Amino acid sequence: MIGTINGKKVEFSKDQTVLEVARANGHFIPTLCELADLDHTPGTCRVCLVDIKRRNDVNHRIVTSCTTPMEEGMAVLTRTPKVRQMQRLQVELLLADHNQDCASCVRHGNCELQDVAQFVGLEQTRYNYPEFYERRTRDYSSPSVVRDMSKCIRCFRCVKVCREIQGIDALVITQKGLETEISVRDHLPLNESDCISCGQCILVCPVGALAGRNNIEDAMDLIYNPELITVVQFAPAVRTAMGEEFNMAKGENVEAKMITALKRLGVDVVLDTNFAADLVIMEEGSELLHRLKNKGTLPMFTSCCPGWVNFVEKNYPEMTPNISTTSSPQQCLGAMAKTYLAEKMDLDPDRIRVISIMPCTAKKGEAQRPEFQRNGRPDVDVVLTTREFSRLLKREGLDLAKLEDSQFDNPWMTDYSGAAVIFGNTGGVMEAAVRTVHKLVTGNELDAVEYTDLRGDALRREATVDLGPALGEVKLAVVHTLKEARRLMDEIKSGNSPYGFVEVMACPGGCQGGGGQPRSKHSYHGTARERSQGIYNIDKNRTIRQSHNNPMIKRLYADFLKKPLGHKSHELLHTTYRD
Ligand code: HC1
Ligand code: SF4
Repeated sequence: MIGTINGKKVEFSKDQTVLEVARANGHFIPTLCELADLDHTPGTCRVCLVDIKRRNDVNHRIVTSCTTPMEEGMAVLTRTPKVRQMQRLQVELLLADHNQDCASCVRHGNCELQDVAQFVGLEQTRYNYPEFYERRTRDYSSPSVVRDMSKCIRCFRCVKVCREIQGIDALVITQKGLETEISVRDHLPLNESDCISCGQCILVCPVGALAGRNNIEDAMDLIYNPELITVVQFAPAVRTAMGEEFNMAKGENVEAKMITALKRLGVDVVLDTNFAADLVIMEEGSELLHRLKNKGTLPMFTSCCPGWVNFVEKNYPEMTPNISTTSSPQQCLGAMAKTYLAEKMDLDPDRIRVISIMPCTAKKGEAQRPEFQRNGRPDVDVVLTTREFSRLLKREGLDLAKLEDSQFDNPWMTDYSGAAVIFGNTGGVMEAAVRTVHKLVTGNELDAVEYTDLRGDALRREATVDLGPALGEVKLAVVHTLKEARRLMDEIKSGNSPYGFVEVMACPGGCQGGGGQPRSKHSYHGTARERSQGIYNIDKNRTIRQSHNNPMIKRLYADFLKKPLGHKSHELLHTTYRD
């Protein structure tokens, strides 16, 4: 079919909207609610206005381009004076009941509403009705996610992602007209609701209505306290995403610059969560074998994703014994820093504080769990997301892109295998586990370490691993997104599941798509492919690619833990979840 946009001929197919055809042909139309890769077109923001003239029409009409199908012979104009004036008025109306305290907003400078206000040439806001926005809900109940509805523009993207991607459906649309509000189901505070703190709603929020809990000041209080020894760890998936906040190449590994940045801030010890991921494989792999040999609870579920653990506790409490008792790498590293590292470096454990930099909002809640407090202190004291750490660096005048590279200099807890870094991708924990479990059972390394059946985008992937004559074949499943996890759980419950070992990551793509990662404007999964490839490239280039071959892990066992699942491991690295 053929029509015109701004006088230029365009070809399109029958079911395309004006917005889609315009985009495909390089004509920019602003939007705030629509999100193509979330398949979300509610038509609520009304800033995508265009002028159309249908083939047999005499008159022009102003319509929303996201909801109007492109028709044969249609002439579309995107920049007429009337379109521009109506878009400007629409943005003014959106701002009228929007908290306009932009300078203190977490999204300041990275806000899609600010961008659109600039695009339409808004020079002054004529309307500002605090009586409407100030009575809207501000919810600080969750350790992970903050909701400030005084900033909400009711695009419904959060409702969609929570319902359609995660299958949680914690957020609902309440009231009508000017009173429309996004509420937590049953008007509960977020921390008492079904929310599992994944933060996916934050990634799609175009403004500052949803944000991660801000712990930057807490981290600064620790780093700048000369009485304390601050230990910082950063997660596998942070290093290939953090560069996005500093205009670096997508998927670039910025680990060496993060080490420099942390040293410049005055952090005492920089460690790598990857080291602890190798440790988790030793413990979790051994735990799987123990369960298989002793007819323990199966399938065993991975435990490192706190959103997933929250989900099991809230929805399938009877299946918490299936969750591996091995704590997550974040928690294992905290526990080891305050015991093993303190011993090796001759540090007073009471003066050690652990800060994590994580791609995940739910990690904040994980660190606060009572299970992970020891002698009245948490193993991990403060968790910053990738976005918060970027903000902290910007506040301190550090431009990551301009920093020189540094290497880890701590000789105890920094080395890592390729298996550890792939934890950051969906399927990575399972792949890492297979590399080690195979060796533990057969005594031989896998011929091909890259277990490609476990990689990819499919919401569920399966593989089978042969664990020799005694244990036989074990069926593995890798799942991401909780909507798919719910399907799997229902199959397991009804006895229709063949699996022995299951990895679940709550966020699409795994941790690289975590709710604490840099967000892309106008896109849900903007840079997922590059981040994920960046992670696999790090693995490919490591000399050591299996957790059991990490020399620092071998020394940790020789000097301190003695053996996987041993007495010390049980005390420091294992837990049980609530049922
Ligand atoms: Fe993850 Fe993990 S991989 S949970 O996804 O097991 O957050 O990156 O740090 O703990 O290692 C997150 C990432 C992270 C833990 C590890
Ligand atoms: Fe839903 Fe996750 Fe947001 Fe909670 S954090 S409301 S579960 S999308």
